[in-house]
Amino acid sequence: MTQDIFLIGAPVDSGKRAQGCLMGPDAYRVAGLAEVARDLGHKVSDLGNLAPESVTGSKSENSAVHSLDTTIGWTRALKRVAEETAPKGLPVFMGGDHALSLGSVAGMAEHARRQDRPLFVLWLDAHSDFHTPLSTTSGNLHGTPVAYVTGREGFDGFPEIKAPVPTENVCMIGLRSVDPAERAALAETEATLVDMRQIDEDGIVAPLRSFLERVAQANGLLHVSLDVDFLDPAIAPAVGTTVPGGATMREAHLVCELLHDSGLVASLDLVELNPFLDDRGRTASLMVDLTASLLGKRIFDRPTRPFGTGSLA
Ligand code: B3U
Ligand code: MN
Ligand code: MN
Repeated sequence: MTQDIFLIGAPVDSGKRAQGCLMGPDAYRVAGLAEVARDLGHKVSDLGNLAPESVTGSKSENSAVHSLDTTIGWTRALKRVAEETAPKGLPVFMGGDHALSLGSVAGMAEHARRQDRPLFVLWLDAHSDFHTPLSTTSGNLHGTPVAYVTGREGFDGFPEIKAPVPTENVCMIGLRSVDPAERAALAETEATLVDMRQIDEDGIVAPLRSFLERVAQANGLLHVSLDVDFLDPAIAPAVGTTVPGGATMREAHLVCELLHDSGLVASLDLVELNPFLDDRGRTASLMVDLTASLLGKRIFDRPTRPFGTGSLA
């Protein structure tokens, strides 16, 4: 299946204090993201880099929160471009830090609402990013997008989300750094939480397959958000918040291959790449390789097990 792919540069760097993610979109270009997708037969348009809308005067009750105006400006711009692009093909948001997902997922939620289909979100990340601007202690808004898109309170000044993503439609895989306030809030939800222990005990395929099965059964649209720190820092060092004990290269490729086989992916974020911290471009190249697997690159053709048939066998 070939697709119309839209590469959207989102040099968001406002979601945390350490800078460098703004170089991410260009690193993906240099690492050959468009060429790799074209080689797989897809039609690729690079829409260039987006800029945040201009926002001034927003204030948070939490004095730790920083860069609120800029992050709201990015959210508005990204929500709009997601809404405009998703009806035409597969948007790939080249970050930028994870604050970009405040906008990309909000836009996809609106797109899904207009299509009258449910949105599902797969969060591949060491972190749960389930803080609100009121609960964060770091003040880093890249730790908040899942809370925002699921409709938690505390996002004054951000665009309204008319159809928030129900928490039972969220699956997080790779968790190994969850703050106490996030843990307490997640306990009140129906989100599927797959931590590293579960991956070690059961493997990464079982929880992913059952989630994809649910997406297919519901005729859902799937948004995938891939944070570099999902991966083990030994293979992906170019990220500000390295957390040891992450996914291996093979686990990550397998996830991406299954995502391709599912045919369910409607949009993709590539986030938290900080090229300033990279080792001869290896993290950027790995993220491009993983995207290739997600877009259909395979070693051999194989019969794919169908999703949405009710059978996990
Ligand atoms: N939960 C912490 C750490 C964190 C979240 N996302 C990243 N780091 N990348 C926080 O600051 O909210
Ligand atoms: Mn994240
Ligand atoms: Mn993370």
